[in-house]
Amino acid sequence: MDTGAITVLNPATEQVLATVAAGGAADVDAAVTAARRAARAWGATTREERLAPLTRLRDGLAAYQEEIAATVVAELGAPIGFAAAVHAGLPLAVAGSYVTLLADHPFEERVGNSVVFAEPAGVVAAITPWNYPLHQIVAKVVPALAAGCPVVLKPAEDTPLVARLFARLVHEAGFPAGVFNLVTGTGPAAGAALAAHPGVDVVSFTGSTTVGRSVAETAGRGIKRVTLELGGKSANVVLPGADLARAVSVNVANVFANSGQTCSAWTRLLVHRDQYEEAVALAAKAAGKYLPGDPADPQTRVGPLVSARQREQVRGYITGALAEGARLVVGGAEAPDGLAAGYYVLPTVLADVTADMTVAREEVFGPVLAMLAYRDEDHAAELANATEYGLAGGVWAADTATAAAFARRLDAGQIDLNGGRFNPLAPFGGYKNSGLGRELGRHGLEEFLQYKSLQY
Ligand code: TXE
Repeated sequence: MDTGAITVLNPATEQVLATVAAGGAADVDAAVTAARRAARAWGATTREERLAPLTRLRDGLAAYQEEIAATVVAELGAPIGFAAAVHAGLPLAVAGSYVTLLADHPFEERVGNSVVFAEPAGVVAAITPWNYPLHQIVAKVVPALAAGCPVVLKPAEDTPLVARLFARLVHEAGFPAGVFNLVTGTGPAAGAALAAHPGVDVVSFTGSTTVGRSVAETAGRGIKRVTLELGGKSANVVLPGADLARAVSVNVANVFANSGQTCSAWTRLLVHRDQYEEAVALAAKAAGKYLPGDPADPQTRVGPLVSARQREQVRGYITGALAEGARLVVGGAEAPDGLAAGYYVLPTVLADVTADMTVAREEVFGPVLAMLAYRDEDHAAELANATEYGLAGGVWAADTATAAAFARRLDAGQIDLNGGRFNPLAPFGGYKNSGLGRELGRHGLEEFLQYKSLQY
């Protein structure tokens, strides 16, 4: 039934890793039909009946940490240390958070003279990207299953192997047949067919803004609920009085992590003009420690990009920024020395970036930091908000109260204060063109629930 095969490459070696089925409309239809058949029985389960396989899935993720990390190193090119801590560790934390949340969530509430029931929203289509391939799957599939929704997952064509590993863990956890279905395939064939399928009630999409817009249009025609997690162009604002050295080094680490392929990365560093040159020197020093290399080597901090296409895109942004007048601090568009193969880009810092430059407005999705200078706090807020995106950000100040007050002025979904710490229970999602709806925690669970009220 499938329409051929997808070749999966190792982005560090450009060698073929595997081939997987390229599912088409018929495969999507079979998967949605299986999910619909399972919907009523799965939707009628008690929380205890869902908690048992969900807990086993969490335990499976714990047991397979090493295999998950190795798979993501191979198909994404993430450095092994980061793959173990984040690509394997974060999905485990998120799955664990839903085991706890499901045990406590009020699926039935008294509101005045009504009783309000939270019921599953129906069959869920999960369409996921390659940059955090397992995290993005878990952030959709686990709350959907917890809510009582069956799922059809269409993972990114660049990283289908960790999706297949996840499917095995779901199977081993003992969910009933039809509750979870995987269709590997391309976006235009399998993804588009899934988003348009009349048997789907909720479409949860993470990816580019362009595809997200078309998925939302299709969902709108079918009156399907849609959640979108799209691009970002997040600003990290360092206010006078903050620990500048720490703010800059944390920003450099943040933007180079995962080779810059992070939607919430702080790709713009905003520093007061009186401290700007000091910040540029600090960034140059910090960035010099990041050299691209073999992701399987535990010393490596920056791996390749996922594909030749992404590498060309990122190099194009660097060349374009220099042509528009940005100053090259470290890195550049040329190929790194000493790496015979692989989709590598030099970790790059650009100074003298202004708000009108393309590199300050568009998502680069590579290890590229753009540094901007601001005059005063109003100007900093104006610059931070001067993009179509609004996903994340950072604020650094002499104290967290000052940072929090400034953060309230930013049009963004999650903002770290003086470095902050990622919280898997807090809602994750964007303002403006960064998306619709939220993932993670209670808010992420509610995306897969609908409400019925009985009046007394
Ligand atoms: O994303 P796509 P791509 C941004 C980032 C990156 C750019 C392109 O800037 O450089 O997008 O990446 C499926 N109907 N982000 O091309 O195409 C596709 O198969 C239905 C930000 O990889 O949006 C995959 O499963 N589905 C981002 C998923 O959509 C379709 C993460 C995402 O692919 C489809 C990734 C269609 N017509 C990229 N076409 C983030 N928010 O983190 C494709 N797909």
